Amino acid sequence: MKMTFRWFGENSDNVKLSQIKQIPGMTGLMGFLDYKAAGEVWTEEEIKDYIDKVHAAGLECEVIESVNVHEDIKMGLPTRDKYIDNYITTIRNLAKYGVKVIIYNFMPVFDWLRTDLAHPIPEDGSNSLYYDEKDLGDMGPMEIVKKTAADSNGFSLPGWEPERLAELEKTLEQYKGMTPDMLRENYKYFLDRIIPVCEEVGVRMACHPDDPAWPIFGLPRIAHTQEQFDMICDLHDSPANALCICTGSLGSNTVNDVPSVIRHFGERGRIAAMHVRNVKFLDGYHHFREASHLSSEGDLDMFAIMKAIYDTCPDAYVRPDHGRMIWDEVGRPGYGLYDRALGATYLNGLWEAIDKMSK
Ligand SMILES: [Mn+2]
Repeated sequence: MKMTFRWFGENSDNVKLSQIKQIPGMTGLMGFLDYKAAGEVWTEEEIKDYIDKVHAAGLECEVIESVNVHEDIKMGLPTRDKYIDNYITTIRNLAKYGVKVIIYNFMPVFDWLRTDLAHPIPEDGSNSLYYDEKDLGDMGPMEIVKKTAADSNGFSLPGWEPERLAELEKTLEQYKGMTPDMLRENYKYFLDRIIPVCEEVGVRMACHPDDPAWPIFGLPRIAHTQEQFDMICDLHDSPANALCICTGSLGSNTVNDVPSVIRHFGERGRIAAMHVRNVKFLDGYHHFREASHLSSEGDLDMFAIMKAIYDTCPDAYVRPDHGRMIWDEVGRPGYGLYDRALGATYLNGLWEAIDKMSK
């Protein structure tokens, strides 16, 4: 297990590499070039510049997140081949600089969704990301986009880049009538082209689950249950067609037994990376907030999760996922330094205990 941290680059993150380096046991990053639009090639120069800085800080950069898949690929439009060619160039460029895992998703339009990015937690005065289906009921897609942008403390949020959402209404219209099977067919076309390249250059693609783990706005979503992930693995059978199990995303839906899902795919060699965080279910339907990582502060069993990783995919890259905003920090919602650092330390502690108890 390598403990890693998400970092958005020196111009887009309030957290500094030198601070990440000081978190005990931190080996490297899950990196991200947040200024790249979906479909654009990540050039060698841009990648080198980012990764050189990471290395200079004494950290590794073997995982990259959010190489976003262009909507034309998901929609299966004739223009998709050009964007797949670009994606392949990006894979090759990242491999040249030592990247081994690329985390991405195949969700139409919305990467993730919350109804409040800074919901107060009355018990301790902190705040966290929050979702209440009731609140969403009154909001259309355009409203939620505007609200999310307004609540993001001036940062552009991953998956909510303005250029991706500029043509929102047109894009939503184009998805009308697309069934999950049609989306999977387009997904297979994409995988059939990129996975052989990944095998050649030693990169594993890691698909991130839908967040939250159910369909929204009538869009097809095909990555939020064990069954659906089995179908994704079968679309192109290769260890390079792998998963990033995000415990908070999958765990937002009580139908998912997260430790058992990890064991299922870990045993099959299909987990390349893990996002580990906790959720707290609140009263009512599809109503939750993000919690600190500690098991007792949420509804997921972090010990069982780390034990499942230890037993079935001990080489996976792990990172603490979203944290609460604590200690008066101002930063990207979900991506402050303090609570994620506490999360990493806690997860490393669980790992040490599991390791020593196992010997
Ligand atoms: Mn995640």
